[in-house]
Amino acid sequence: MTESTPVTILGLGAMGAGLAAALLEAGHPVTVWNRTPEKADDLVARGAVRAATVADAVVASPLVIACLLDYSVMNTLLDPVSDTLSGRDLVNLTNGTPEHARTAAAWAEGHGIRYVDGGIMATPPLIGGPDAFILYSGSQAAFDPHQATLEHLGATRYLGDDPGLAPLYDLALLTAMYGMAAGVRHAQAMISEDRAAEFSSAYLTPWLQAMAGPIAAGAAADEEGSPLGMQAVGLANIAEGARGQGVPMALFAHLLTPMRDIVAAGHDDLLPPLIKEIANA
Ligand code: FVH
Repeated sequence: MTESTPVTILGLGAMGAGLAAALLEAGHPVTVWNRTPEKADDLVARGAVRAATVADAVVASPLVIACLLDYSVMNTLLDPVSDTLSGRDLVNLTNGTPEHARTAAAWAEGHGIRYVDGGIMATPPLIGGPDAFILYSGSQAAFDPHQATLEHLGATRYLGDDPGLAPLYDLALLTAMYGMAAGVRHAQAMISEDRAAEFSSAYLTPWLQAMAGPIAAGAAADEEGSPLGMQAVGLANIAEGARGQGVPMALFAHLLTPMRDIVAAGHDDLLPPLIKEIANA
């Protein structure tokens, strides 16, 4: 496939519209379909073709990208047009589980459709920029010829022919992100409103950036560099300090894992009763 491969996008939510815009920007002929057709207006003004039906959209391109709310929506839309999709390549960037992806891949194979699953590791404004990357797995025969096209959306990371791998990595990465978000929310709740903006930009962001590598490499769980006994005292202070700031206990959830590690390692004597109570809850 060449740089100007025609592409169809099914789904023009925040993400689908961003994908379509990036491909238009890169010079691809883009056909779009969305349940709410008006969402295509801006893209049509920029050169996209609005398809009246899913079948019309599918027939327009050898590469069809689905970016819908969930797999149930995708199945409902695509099953009736399986004959039209046959012989084309389907890249599904809808969020789901490994099982969803494997079921969709089996359905596609049964209809002569080459299937690649994907997990978008970016928010819509990041699409097409240097910080976006997208995980892919499934048919390599479909992925390889479209890789250059898909690179316009974000850096491509092909994980292998098991279609469940991309959603598995996607969900694992999202788990880390939501864990981080919980910690950030807790941290921000400890700081008074008049200091919040400066705290976030001047301290929180650089701190998270500096710690991301060591945490991912397992340094926080490293007994030598960060002994659990030391962490037990630190966590107790974090919890007591937060309580002193009136931070709600519900925000402690992200601290449960390290607290339980400490209890399991026999350092619970270093945890005050309040923290032990939380850790054992
Ligand atoms: N937005 C993000 O930050 C994340 C980044 C990582 C990847 N996700 C996943 O991308 C999929 C789409 O997300 P989205 O942000 O575009 O979501 P929405 O803006 O809510 O758009 C949903 C689209 O799905 C269409 N849709 C929903 N229900 C139906 C239905 N019953 N029949 C046909 N289409 C349906 C909806 O159509 P409409 O409401 O505009 O008519 C949108 O096109 C998602 O898997 C994320 O997890 C995004």
